Amino acid sequence: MIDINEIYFVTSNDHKIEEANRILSQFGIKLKKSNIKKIEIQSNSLEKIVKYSLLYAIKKLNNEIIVEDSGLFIEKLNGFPGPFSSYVYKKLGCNGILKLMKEISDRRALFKCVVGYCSPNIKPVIFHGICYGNISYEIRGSHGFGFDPIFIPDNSNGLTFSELSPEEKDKFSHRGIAFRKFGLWYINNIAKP
Ligand code: ITT
Repeated sequence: MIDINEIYFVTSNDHKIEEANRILSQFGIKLKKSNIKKIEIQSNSLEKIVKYSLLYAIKKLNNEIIVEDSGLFIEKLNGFPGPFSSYVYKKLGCNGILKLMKEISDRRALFKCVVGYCSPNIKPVIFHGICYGNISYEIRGSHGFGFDPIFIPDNSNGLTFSELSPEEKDKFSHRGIAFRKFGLWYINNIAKP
């Protein structure tokens, strides 16, 4: 029987948990939602946000924990919405971004994901994932969450994340890249034999 390693994930976003668990199942890791509040500082650096959240959470939860921060960075908007992606999604949504981009033909953008892990014995360890692509001209597809309907990852034959199946998204996505790095590190360094 394979041992399942369970780790707390400090997040309010159930989509992140679903995606991370799909990606980590191949490593025998399961993330369970922690109900402690995630504290986020204001910073341009996702890494700084994750480190601070981890250090705050580990004081409250004397256990292994994961924190993840992610965002959409649009080149011609100087990286906007970046670290403010969650807020901007709630206020403007995908349509708001498409409006901001109306006159802009250079649609290059990227999604970034920073995953942080720590435990009472292990200082924060950080893993990165970046997915390059373009902002679409219209909302397309029904899968996923957040800005998925307007992000076309490179090598997807022009389909948005929302038009790909969840498993196809995982292959390209910033979260797929970062959590696979974490999973590999975890089974080599921490996992129960
Ligand atoms: P927690 O902070 O509680 O984990 P959150 O949703 O507020 O949840 P972030 O602060 O990391 O998370 O904000 C990231 C936002 O970026 C998220 O709310 C989405 O709007 C967007 N986003 C991140 N990854 C995405 C993805 O794979 N597909 C679509 N949008 C994504």
